[in-house]
Amino acid sequence: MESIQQKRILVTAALPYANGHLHLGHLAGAYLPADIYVRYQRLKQRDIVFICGSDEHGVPITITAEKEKTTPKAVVDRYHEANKKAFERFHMSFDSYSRTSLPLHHETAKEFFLDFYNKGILKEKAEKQLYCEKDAMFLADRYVEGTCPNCNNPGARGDQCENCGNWLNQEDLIDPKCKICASTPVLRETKHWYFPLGKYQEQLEVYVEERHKRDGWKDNVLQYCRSWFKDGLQDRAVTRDLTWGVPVPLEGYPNKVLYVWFDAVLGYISSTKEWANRKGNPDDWKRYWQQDDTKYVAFIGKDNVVFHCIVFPAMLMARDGYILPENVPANEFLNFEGQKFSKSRGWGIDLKDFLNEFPDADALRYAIAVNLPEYHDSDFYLRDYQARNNNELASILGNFVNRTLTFVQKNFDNTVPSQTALTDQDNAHLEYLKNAPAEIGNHYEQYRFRDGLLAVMNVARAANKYFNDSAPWKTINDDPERCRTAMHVCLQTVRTLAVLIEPVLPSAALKIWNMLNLKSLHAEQWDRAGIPALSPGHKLGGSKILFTRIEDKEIDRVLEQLEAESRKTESPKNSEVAPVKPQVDIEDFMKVDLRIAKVAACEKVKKSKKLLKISIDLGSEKRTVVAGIAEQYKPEDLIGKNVVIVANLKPAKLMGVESKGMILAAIGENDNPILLMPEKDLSPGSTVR
Ligand code: B3M
Ligand code: ZN
Repeated sequence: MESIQQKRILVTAALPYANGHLHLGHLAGAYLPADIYVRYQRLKQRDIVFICGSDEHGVPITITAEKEKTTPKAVVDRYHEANKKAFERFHMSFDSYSRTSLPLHHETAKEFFLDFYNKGILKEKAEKQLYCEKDAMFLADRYVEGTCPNCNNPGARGDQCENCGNWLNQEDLIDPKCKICASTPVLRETKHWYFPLGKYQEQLEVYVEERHKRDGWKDNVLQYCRSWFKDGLQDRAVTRDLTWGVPVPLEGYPNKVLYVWFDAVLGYISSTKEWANRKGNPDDWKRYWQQDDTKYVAFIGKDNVVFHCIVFPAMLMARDGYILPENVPANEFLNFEGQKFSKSRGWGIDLKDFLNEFPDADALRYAIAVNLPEYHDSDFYLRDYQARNNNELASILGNFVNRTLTFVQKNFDNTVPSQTALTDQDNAHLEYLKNAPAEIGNHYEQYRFRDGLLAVMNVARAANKYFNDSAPWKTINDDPERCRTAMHVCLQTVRTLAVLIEPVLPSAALKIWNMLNLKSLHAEQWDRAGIPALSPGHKLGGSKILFTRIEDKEIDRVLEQLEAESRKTESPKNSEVAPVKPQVDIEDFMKVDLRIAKVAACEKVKKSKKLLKISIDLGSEKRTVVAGIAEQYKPEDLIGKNVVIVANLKPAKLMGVESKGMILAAIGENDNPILLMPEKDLSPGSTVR
């Protein structure tokens, strides 16, 4: 990786919707990695600005308002404040946490739209869209639900089917219904503006490949972009028939707003402007957005890749004069206690609730950071959180700091002892400290936060070993000189650790800093963290416990609450038994040809979360079927298994893959499919009646 000379860094973290509380999954996606990165860069003394804010437009917000019989404004006000506060308690160190409902943001978004409009970039197209006559409105995006034309999922939304992952055109929905009043909408003509994404495809491909080479983009991000390019980029509508959002800044279009994603990504720019205004230097945002020697890093979760790697860069290219992200480190998903976070199923834990139970934000930051879903989905378990806190933070890091400070307090009048002749062991340990910042920094520069944190904890482990090997409790009597020197080195190590843990454990770092009676941790230099800087004779502060142990019963109580909570929200759909359908003749039933098939090969369907492409052996022939079971079954678990299939179902295409037949599954709790498998091995092609 070659790097270009970059003077300053712009970091953005995805703007969370002000439509619900932040949960731990959000933190693992975009926020904690971004904060670690920024805190590290600040200690590197880099010129950096850290931008975020609430995404306050979009249909989910207006739907929440309708459900709660209140206004969208009331919804976003509530969640903006709640999320801002929760982030603060989690010690996120944003320079600006703005909101997209502010006039400054509206102006910014309108300016972009008008610039494109005036340059003739946008195309106006008339099209038929679903319109609810009862509610007198066009049913944009999630305002309409119906049956998916690809996979028959009855809950598909106007823009996407969550079951098969396909992007949909609302007019293709089977039996569409208005989400507000459940009546059947009609088609009515409307006009929208489209951004010609395809025009920028070539430029975007060069951009992605070049930045990947320069800054080492994650494989998941790169592959995702490439597959979009392969399918060819299409025009995308950037306006909607809605009233909540940034109004289209043209005469004669009273009920149109900009599409939420068009304005949301520009929220990064307006939030930077707000920061510059607050500092009294209104033009300062330009240095970060418009100068080539800025490195822009956009932290997101994987579900936002297309908007940050393709749509937003295309908009910035079209605008001209803006820099593009150097890297878009996207994380995968964090599961909670073995299941996906899900608001509708009541599964998961909100950040604010977690911190009410366990107020030490550092312990939570640590448990998430060691488990960040950097390359794969990962899991958060409360018992693991407890173990990390007790066995790592308290027993390793906290223990070393505590034993060092109490020993010095007791034996050296709470003052840094002087050092005399250094042994080989002292020298080896000091050398290790000296190299640690560069090693850890190297991981952080490459967005490998788990590896970086592991290296930090290895310093704490080495510190305990050094303490043990030095046995100061013995040498204090046998060899006081040796004891002084060893404790001198231990105190230097405590200081080194305070700097090294700061990006992940900012409050523990500050506590240590105070115990050492030092000034301004934030003026410290990362690169010098491993070089001894405490002078003999320096008076220390008081020693305090760094991490409190978490008892089993505290965890048990929270687990019980979670269970109870998820039982309460279990959808009635699942607990009620579906009514039996009208009778059919045996002839009708016999028309359905059910067979045993053996799974020969299996892989995930590209760009789909839910679909598996399964090659089956039917005895007389081999075929491919596609099934929406990727979240429940891994390809390797299915190979060699017998399944039941509908062998004479008309073929259908799912995400571009032809499926010849359907695999039978029972629908379990939370709509999870559970495959039906014969209880004994059978030869492929056997009939089922
Ligand atoms: N609000 C989606 C999300 O929270 C969206 C991100 C906007 S980033 C400009 O996942
Ligand atoms: Zn309606």
